[in-house]
Amino acid sequence: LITVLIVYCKQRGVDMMNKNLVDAINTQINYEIESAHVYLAMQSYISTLGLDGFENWFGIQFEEELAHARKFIKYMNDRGARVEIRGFEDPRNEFSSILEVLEVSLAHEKGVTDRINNLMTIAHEVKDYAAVSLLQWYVDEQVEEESGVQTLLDQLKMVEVKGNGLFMIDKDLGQRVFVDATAQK
Ligand code: OFO
Repeated sequence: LITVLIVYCKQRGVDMMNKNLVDAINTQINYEIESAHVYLAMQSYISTLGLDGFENWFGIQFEEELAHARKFIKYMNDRGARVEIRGFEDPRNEFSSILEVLEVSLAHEKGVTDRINNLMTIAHEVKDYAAVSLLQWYVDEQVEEESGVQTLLDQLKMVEVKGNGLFMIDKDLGQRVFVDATAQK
């Protein structure tokens, strides 16, 4: 009986969430996991450059992306919506420099911002205000994601990607520790 009840409640949850929105969030869950792979591939490339601080920083980006995916998954579970895990293409593994890695990262984050904004549009269209509230967290997070990468890019250009300046930036990035921002409301 309990199993039947759980199945019933889960089915009701699916009904409660608009199907297009469920599909779109499932797609985004996949992109978040894909983003984790993108950053892991970048971290692996950076490990060949001897820039330990950047390597650390990109490893934390990897952790953050997984946390972003988990936050969506938890939300879907809480709403009784069915999560579907999908596949994706290989991430890019080769770059010409740390500068290029940062440029690709920034373009990547801008693309993610567009996707989050599209999700927000769907949530408004179907009047799912719980989803709007969740998505606002991602909207704010994307501002930080883009700004963090942009700042690094600016700093790298400022020191012309070399010498003591590069050494100091790398040293600073070595201090970064993973803080699970998704744990905060
Ligand atoms: Fe999940 O924010 Fe980066 O990609």
